[in-house]
Amino acid sequence: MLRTGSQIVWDVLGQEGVGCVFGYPGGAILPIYDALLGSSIHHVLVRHEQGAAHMADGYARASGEVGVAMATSGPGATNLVTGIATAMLDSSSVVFITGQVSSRVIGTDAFQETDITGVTLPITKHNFLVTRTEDVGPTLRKAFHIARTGRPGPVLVDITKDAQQGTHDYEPDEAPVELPERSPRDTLTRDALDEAAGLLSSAKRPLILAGRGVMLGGATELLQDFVERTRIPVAMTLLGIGGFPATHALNLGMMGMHGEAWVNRAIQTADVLLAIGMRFDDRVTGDPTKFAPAAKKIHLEIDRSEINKVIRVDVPLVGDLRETLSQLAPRVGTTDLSPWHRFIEDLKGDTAVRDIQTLPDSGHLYAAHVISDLWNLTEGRALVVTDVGQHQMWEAQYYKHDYPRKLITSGGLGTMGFALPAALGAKFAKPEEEVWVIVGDGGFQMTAAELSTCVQENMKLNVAVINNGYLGMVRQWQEFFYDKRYAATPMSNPDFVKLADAHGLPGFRVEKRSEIAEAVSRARASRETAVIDFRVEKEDTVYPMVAPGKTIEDMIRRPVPVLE
Ligand SMILES: Cc1ncc(C[n+]2csc(CCOP(=O)(O)OP(=O)(O)O)c2C)c(N)n1
Repeated sequence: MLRTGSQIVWDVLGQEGVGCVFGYPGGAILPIYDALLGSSIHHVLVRHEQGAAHMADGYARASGEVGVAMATSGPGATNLVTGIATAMLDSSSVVFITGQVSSRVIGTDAFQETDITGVTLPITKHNFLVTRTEDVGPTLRKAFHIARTGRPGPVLVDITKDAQQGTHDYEPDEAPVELPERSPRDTLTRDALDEAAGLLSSAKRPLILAGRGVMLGGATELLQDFVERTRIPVAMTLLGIGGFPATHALNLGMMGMHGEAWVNRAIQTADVLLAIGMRFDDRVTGDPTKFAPAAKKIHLEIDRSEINKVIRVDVPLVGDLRETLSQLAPRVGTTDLSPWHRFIEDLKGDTAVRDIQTLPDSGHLYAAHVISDLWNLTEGRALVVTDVGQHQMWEAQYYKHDYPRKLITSGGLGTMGFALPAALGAKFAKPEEEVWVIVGDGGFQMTAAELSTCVQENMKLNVAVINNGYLGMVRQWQEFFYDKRYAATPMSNPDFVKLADAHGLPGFRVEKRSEIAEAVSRARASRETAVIDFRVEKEDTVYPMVAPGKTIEDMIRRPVPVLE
């Protein structure tokens, strides 16, 4: 069948099961947009290409499918860059399609020409420049294959305008994509499995470190079975949250820079660590030379290049997590770990009295209260998408996620402006879910224009702006490490209720804890996206905190309140 390159793009998207595409048109991608009219795929017109990238990413994270974003050449493509890097660092499967100037003018600084494959080389799992119509179909199919197999990641396909306009005798190819084997030699040998199992079976103080790979690898149930049988406690990375039920007795909670003190102390005391689908990010390890010195380390990972990248491990087990865990689990014997459990319980010490929840009510509204109440009011079932900053850490600490894929957050890149568009993408993937955006006043303003996309698409989100009038997390660093010199962190904001109103959306303001429940219930009852402006305490701090590069011993904790 004679098809243009542009028609082939939509054919392949349909064949790959894509239901919606997030994008923004322009000259170099006009043929693809023109062919959209002949396709049944839904296109969401965003307000900024960064929004398209985060929406596709949110869609991918919520659904486990591949998200798709498209943009024109030059500024359209470069506006995707932050979203591509965000997807790369968090292993999110997104295919980006960009229009490129015609192949005959490539390299001449033609109007809106940018070498986007060059620009995105280090922040994509793979990228392609397509200059011939006959390559459009096979290349796009490869892109989907690469994005979703192995360790997921973003793939960019840049298609010249002439390749879009040209015609080709195209028949959809149903055969599975064949690519040269990319993963090197497997380490999943019987010896390695036995060695790991031996370490775990004889450990007195074993601990599991669970990351997002547990969810990406579809290993959540396997992990739960394994933990319930062996009674080994689990600590979570930020992106691992939801991979193991938060309210489970053996879930210790989040580790790392803002993890609870006892979790980090338990890691430092452990004799065997079983790291599953996590990559020893520096926010997790602090000073890597001092990380868990007493522990033998076992690392279950799909990506070989993560092995020994930050922390030297004793037993690497590289491969598909389901496969690895199901082979390892039956080899591990159970021992009585109750002394270890009691030890961890003792580590909690005075933590409870330091918790903001137990402090006397000062009449001020605290973000931790807002998030904890939201958890109660939504019965822990909402799909929450956070932005980046203090509110992100409070969310991780106070919203207890018992289910996988219910917390979406930019962990690796820490991208402000992520939450609102990513939530919109997640809502497209899971229309039946109650979606909450938890966002700071700074990050909200980076992509608030996407409220208008919510209206155009008639999509219902609930937006909780944690408004402290500061770029809070940076202010916190200035408080601790720069002697309270608040350079460029106080922020004057527009009236967020009026901003909602300008979009024809309901907006509410909350200044006291007693007002939270009503505003939340009114937002939930509204059929449209609703915005709540939570005016929280301005100079509140996320505790505990391990300063960058420091060790757990140097952890900063909330001062114990002095009671008269
Ligand atoms: C795009 C981007 N620019 C800058 C930063 C650095 N940064 C990290 S947290 C933060 C402050 C966030 O402030 P706000 O959105 O108000 O949230 P809060 O910390 O107050 O909850 C900044 C500026 C970032 N992470 N992303």
